[in-house]
Order: sequence, then structure tokens, then C-alpha cells
Amino acid sequence: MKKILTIFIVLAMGVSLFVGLGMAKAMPLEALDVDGNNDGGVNAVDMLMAAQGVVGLVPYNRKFDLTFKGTVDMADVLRIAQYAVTNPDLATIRGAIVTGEKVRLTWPDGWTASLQILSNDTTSLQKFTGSGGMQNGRTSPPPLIIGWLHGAGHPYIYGTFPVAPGFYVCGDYSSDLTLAAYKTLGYGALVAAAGRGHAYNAWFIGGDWHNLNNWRILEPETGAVWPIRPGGLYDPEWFCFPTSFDGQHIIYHFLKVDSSQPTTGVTYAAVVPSDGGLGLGLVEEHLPSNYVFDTMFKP
Ligand SMILES: [Ca+2]
Repeated sequence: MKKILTIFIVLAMGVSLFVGLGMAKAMPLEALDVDGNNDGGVNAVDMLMAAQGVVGLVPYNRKFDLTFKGTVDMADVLRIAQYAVTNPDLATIRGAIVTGEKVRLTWPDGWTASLQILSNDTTSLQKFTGSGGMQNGRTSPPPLIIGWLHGAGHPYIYGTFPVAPGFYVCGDYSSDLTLAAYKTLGYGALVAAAGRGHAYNAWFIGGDWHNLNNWRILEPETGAVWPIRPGGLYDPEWFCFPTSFDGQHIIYHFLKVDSSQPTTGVTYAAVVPSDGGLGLGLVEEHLPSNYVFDTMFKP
């Protein structure tokens, strides 16, 4: 085991010489990303942290399970290495997405939340979320763009993950990306969206939030970006805002989406009776309870 670890350390040192160390900006909240030590950069230190899990020096940590196999192995370390050579800086990536503008939302029951206005720049967003995977009937995935978060490129996309209880489904991608993005971009940045049997994410680009044209859809399974498509797969019924966590599920407040009203179709919704107030397809039973919500707050 020591020999294996030595190999990892040598590998990590080599990469550190290549990419350099640094990145002083601290990220106070853990995010599901390639930045193991939350310092705003990705380099050999992050690789070494994941490598410790490979050789059993530390317990399984989902943060480093970038391929979502339930174990941390060399594939995860190599995923970090692949990203580290680009020497990414979270502050730069974030700065290209976050405008600093927010809209204050107040529901009929008095609950309030901030909706962030993000850049309408797909390329910048995908530096954050990643992209790649089968979409629009393509039979082979395009080159994977490793994003700051590893929301795209899961084994699910490449067909090797078993369809079984515990299967990581669209609602998991959606709520997971919502939380991970929250921890790095802030609350109300990439909200969960759902409807017509599918769940994904959405963001607001500014203007009147009631207007569907001012929203964009992000497919978290591939990183693909779309406008709202009435009658299609990306015709949401709900935008979902995390309200609380009951120990097993995240409870949401909702904006109702009616795509037959393009300029006024996004409105406040009180409850979703059909789902007992839980998000449509956003039940969190597959995520460990110690990951969700324990460090979240609503501005
Ligand atoms: Ca780091």
C-alpha cells in the first residue's frame, strides 16, 4: 500500500510542477466539485486528497467520487488531473457567470428568496458545469468538457451504470446541481426545474422574471443549454427553490410555469398537492443526508 501511495505522491508532485500551486481564494462551503481543498484552484493537492481515498487512508468521501461509482478510484484521480492541467481559477469562472444582480421573490405565504441573475453566456456556464454526453439522438458522446462541478459526464451518460434501486436519476442530477451550484455561486443561481416526467435545471438572465424568454434550461446530465421549448422535453411546469430539509427530503417552494403564456407564464405557486409539497421528481432518497442542506442558508 505504501508503494502505491508513493506512486500517487510522485504523480501529484509532477503535476504540481506542471500546473503550479497557488489559488488563494478560500471557498467556505464544500461543493461537489474537483476542488478537494476548496481553495478555488485545482491542482496536485486536490489529486492527492482523492488519492488518499483510493488507497484507503481516508473513508469514502462522495466529494471525490467524480464518476459516481460508489468508490473513489484512479478514474476519479485522473479526472481531477485532466482538469488540473487547465489550471482553472474559480474566481475567474464565477466572475464570468455571476452578474451580482438579484431579484427578490416573495411567495403568497410570505416566504422569500433571492433569484440570481446569471450571464447569458453558455460557454462560461459550461466552464462551471461541464458539458458532454449524448443529446439530440447522438449515438456517441462529444468530447467531454470538464467543468468546475462534475455535473456532466457521469457513468449514467455512458451507459455503464446499472439500472437498479439507487440509480442516479434526473431528479438527483437536478437537485444535486442545484445544491452544488448554490454552494459555489450562491442561492437561487441554478434552480431545479421539473415537469412532464423530467427534471433538470434553469437559470434567469434578467428582465421580467414572469417572462419565459428570460429563462434558460440546463440539462445537468449533459451540460446542454436550451431555451424553454413549449411542448417539448424542456417545457417545465415548475422552478423549485429549496425551503427546508426534513431529514430525508428537500422541501421546495415553487414558481409555476405555463408556457402557453410566453411573457407572463412564470408565477408564484403555493403548494403542489399531487406530491405533498415535495418537488416533482426531486425526492432526495439517493443522496446522503450529511451532504444536503447542512451548510445551506437562504439569503
Ligand atoms: Ca484545490
